[in-house]
Amino acid sequence: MCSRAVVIVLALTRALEVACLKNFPPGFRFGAASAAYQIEGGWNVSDKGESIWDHIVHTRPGFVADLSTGDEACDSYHLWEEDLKILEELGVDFYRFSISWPRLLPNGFSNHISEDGCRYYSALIDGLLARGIAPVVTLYHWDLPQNLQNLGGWTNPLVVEWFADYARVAFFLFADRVNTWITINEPCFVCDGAYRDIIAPGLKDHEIGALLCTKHVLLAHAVAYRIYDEEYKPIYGGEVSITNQEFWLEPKTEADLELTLLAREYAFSRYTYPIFSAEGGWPPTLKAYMARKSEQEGYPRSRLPALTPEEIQMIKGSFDFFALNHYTSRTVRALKPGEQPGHYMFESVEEVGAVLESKEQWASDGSEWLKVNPEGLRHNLNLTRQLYGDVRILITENGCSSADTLNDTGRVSYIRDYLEQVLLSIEDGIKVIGYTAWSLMDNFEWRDGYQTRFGLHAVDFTDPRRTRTAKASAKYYRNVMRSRSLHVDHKIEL
Ligand code: GBH
Repeated sequence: MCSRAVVIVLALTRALEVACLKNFPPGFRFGAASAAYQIEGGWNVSDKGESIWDHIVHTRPGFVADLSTGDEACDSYHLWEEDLKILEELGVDFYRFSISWPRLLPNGFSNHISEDGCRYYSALIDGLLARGIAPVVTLYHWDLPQNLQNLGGWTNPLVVEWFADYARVAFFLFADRVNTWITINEPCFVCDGAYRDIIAPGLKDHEIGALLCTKHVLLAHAVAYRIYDEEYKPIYGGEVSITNQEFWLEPKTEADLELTLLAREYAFSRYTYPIFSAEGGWPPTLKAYMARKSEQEGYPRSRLPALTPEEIQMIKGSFDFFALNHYTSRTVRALKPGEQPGHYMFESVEEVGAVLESKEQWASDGSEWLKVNPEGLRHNLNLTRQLYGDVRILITENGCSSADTLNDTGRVSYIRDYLEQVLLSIEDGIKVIGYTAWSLMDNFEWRDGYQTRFGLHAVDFTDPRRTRTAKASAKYYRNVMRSRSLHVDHKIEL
């Protein structure tokens, strides 16, 4: 009798725990994200300069699967007020969008600031603030001015200055109204993606180019961070970080543990350790591995470029919070002798001799690469704390693509299941401060064009007005934000 009562009490406590667990803590922020090239269109309006994406879609036919371009995209350049409308209806706390560098600085340099570019972003920011939505601004989401690319782009050490000049202009114009800044979106794509011919400028040089790029991206970020920290933070008190994209990587078998640690260092910590670790500099195991490998290959020095003590200091600690984009998971095993490594970043980490695979039980919906494994997010968040301590973490992107329909139940469960892992991570004691759904609306999904749709809202790309329509996931996400909890009915009448 007595023991039954205990069991009941325990069960009730457990139920209460679960109920509590479903509420987001006070102060937790929800948002939605987009990126300039993926939504704006207006690629050559006014004095806007050409970006590396403008260039590649016009000069390399077939680079984009459906032969489309971002020339018009969602036409947010003209229809930004429509974006404000859907953001307001959605009920987000913040909107993460990016500034197109060549729209603000047509030739990439700060000697000429586009009045039109300035007016465009200023109006967007004011419109957000008028609706009580905080702007979260990314300075670089993959659209480098083409003339800077002609000078070597991210492999030219001078890009550090060019980016710093650009950041300075953006801070000068908008820091009075923008309190959260992301310098660079996913440096792993900016460097490895770009030099593995996955995104613009579509070059093949992952052994040298990508590694030079890594160093310069880190320095560019750090210099921009220091400018804000010294000149703007004392006045406005805002925050700056860099957004890193991380797959959760786990060993395929116990024997693959060491390789997994090295693969993580190569793929992800190469961009985070120099900034977020207490020691700074390159991740130690990777640094030793690259030095050894480069020597074996006959190079006089490591292909992973050296960082001077001053550079290490400059980069170390250049953050106010940790920004994470997370979508999916992979298992890691060793490349077999004679086995051809896959071309895509999510198939292999060939530099360290690793193959990335997924588990059968991880389903995918609209994108082959995006295997659904919600627990991966919790593991990833815990790993971040393990590596970098008790840092506050803002999830700056999470979401999935799904079939072209308004009843996107796959996306509803994806968001629900990943948000549940956010709550569990908060229970673990991780300081997750916010969540951003990728994406506000269907848009130009890079190599996939318009065939792959990540939006909470559908966009009719055949209609010149690019009508935006809420999908079931938008309605679901709105309910989550209203109730600040996951206690919501998932079956929504359309
Ligand atoms: C994010 O990157 C990006 O920040 C965002 O812009 C993008 O829309 C979102 O993912 C969804 O993909 O088709 O050959 O270009 C996450 C990493 C980058 C992985 C693009 C898939 C596709 C390879 N994604 N990549 S390709």
